[in-house]
Amino acid sequence: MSIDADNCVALSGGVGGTKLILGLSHVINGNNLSVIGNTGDDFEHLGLAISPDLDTLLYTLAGQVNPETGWGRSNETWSFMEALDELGGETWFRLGDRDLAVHLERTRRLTNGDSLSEVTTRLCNQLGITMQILPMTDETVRTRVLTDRGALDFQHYFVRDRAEPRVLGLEYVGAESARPTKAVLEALNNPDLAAIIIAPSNPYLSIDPILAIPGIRSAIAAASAPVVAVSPIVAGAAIKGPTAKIMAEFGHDTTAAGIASHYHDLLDGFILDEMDQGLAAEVKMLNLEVGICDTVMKSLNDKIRLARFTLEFAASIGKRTA
Ligand code: FO1
Repeated sequence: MSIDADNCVALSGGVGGTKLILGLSHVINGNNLSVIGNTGDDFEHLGLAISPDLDTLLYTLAGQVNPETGWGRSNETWSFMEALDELGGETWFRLGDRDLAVHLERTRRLTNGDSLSEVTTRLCNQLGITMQILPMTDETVRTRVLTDRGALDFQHYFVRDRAEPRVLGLEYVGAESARPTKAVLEALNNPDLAAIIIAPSNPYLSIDPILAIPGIRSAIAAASAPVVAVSPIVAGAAIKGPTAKIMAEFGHDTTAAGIASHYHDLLDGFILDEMDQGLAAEVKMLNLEVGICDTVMKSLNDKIRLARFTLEFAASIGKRTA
């Protein structure tokens, strides 16, 4: 059953957060769901414009994501990578043959003067996606990871160096002067918005680059809808990726309560996994409503169940009074 009336905006990064977005896409009518995607992970590689988080959303919502990795395309072949390897080219970032078509088409359109939003909308239409995937900005923002091995571009840190370097700090280069797109602001300013959902993505690497764009954080704070985040940390460990490792490197508590505290000034409610019920009192101390549910999403049913719970929780708590 889809919920017709609900307009919902979600903020998401890559693989982890996109699981909830897929669930939401099954319970909210297509064009009532807008997803603001992180573009801090974007980079130029082999002469191509790569937008990994937008593509993870794109492939997932089109039913074409590689089920083994959660990124890249299903039924992929790797002839290009093999041929590049023979030439001694750079193969640390794996671009499948079918995936390559998207990067080539994106690069061609950007070079012709289209904005990243226009290119993304076009790709959505071509792949039959009815919800809106909205890049956070059409301007260049790049996450830079300050580590014990020096400052690294995001994909060098994350993929090439397997997130092994110790993170000392993060920079979202270009964010300060970047503007949110018109579509992002319209989605957040919609008076009929039922909920703003922060997906269980890495807060530092996926959500903070979005919030670093002047105008987005303030539009979320001013929105009429309740803002709810789902914890990406369960029982002290990240479901996916280096969230807990980075929290520890920053000297924060590697718990779901640590995530709630990270976002608390923006949130009305926070969803904890049932394994973390014991943290509810700590989260409530932040003046947040707490929802408790099984947040681990393995099957499609798990994703739909968590999406429903999140929307019902948001509807039940409403907007917090300051
Ligand atoms: N992640 C990897 O761990 N290794 C890769 O070789 C890799 C290639 C890749 C190609 C296209 C794409 O859209 C995503 C890709 N990813 C790869 C995922 C990506 O680096 C990260 O998951 C995100 O940037 C973090 O959200």
